[in-house]
Amino acid sequence: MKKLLIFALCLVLLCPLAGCAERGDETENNASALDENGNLLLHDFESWDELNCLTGGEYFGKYVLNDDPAYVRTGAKSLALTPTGYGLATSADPYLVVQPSKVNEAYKDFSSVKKVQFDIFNANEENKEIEVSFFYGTATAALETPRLKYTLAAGKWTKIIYNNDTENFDLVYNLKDLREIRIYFENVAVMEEEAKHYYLDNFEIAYSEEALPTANIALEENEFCTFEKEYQEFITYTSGYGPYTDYEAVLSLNKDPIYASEGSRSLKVYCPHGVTQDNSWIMFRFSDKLVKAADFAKYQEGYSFVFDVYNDSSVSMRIELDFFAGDRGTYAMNFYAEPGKWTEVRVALSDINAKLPPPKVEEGEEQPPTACELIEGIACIWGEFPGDSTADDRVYYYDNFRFEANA
Ligand SMILES: [Ca+2]
Ligand SMILES: [Ca+2]
Repeated sequence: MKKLLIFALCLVLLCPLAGCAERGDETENNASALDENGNLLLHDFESWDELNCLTGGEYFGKYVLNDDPAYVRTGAKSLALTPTGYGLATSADPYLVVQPSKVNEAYKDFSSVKKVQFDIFNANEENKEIEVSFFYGTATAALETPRLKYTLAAGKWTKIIYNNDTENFDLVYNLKDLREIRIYFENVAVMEEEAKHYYLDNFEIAYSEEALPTANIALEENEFCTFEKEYQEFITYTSGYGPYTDYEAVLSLNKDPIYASEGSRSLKVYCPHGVTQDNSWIMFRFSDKLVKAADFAKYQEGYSFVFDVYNDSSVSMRIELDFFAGDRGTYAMNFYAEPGKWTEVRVALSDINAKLPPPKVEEGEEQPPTACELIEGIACIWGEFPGDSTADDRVYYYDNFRFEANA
């Protein structure tokens, strides 16, 4: 397996390289090959060309090559970082973006990647925190994996390791479509353009010899999602229609039993306020792999799809429950949850089949599938709502998505 992988990567490296790595000669060979541990040295930060593969976000600040050996981990140079952000105490944390696909298109396939690791030197006088995440393509938009926090001791090198949690990431993200690796730095309130705050070196992608685990969905009888199982933390994702990205829902696993209708965990859906009513539409969806595994075909006769929702805000808004049934169309049902209490939402699966009937066929022809047999996605969606401050934001908890036999 490892030999195959190395062979595949070598083939790729023989081909003309894309983007910023297209520099033809010198440093190429030793800069990109798997070592005996299966690690690919993506960036050693030895040449200026490598810097073309990097970008920044939230006005990152500056990054330049350093050749002071005191701040080099491997080779002769490293990357010196001055993440200033916008220079305001309140501005967002600046981040550095590393894009393996800019070095080589083949490197966007993370399905056999175990982890990403790099060395970083904290040149500040105090300990600092950074956060790391991936951006993967999904069925809808590119989405971020959980941001992990790392503490960097002052005046020291720290090895940062971000594990590629393939088993859980595979529920929602496309493992073959890694878009970015982000490193977030603390926002600096005062601009000091010339100060070098951090040094980055030895940026590696570690490949696995064996096939890595993929989504492993285990459902009890009548269960769709209770949020009690570990993998269910990764089972939902956000999406929307129109210019929604600034008001995107923030999903998290709630572990406070007060906000769980079953067990001790539920899904917390934080809905930030927007500007104009219904100017965009915001939704959360379930993993399409879960929808498939739940097997609606099995339940469609005499069962309902049921869940509980708690509205922890002061107003009630219209929320639409959507079942996406492929070419057959979408079955949509509105629900409202009164503030400060649990509301049960219930859909008879026979209603979905009745509302989205199969096309007529001639006698003797094969009967087309029912709408339930075509369900490939489930979402809760609401319209953008205006507000002035975070006090206008809304919070909902969802729990115990299940199938129930009709009475
Ligand atoms: Ca180096
Ligand atoms: Ca629960």
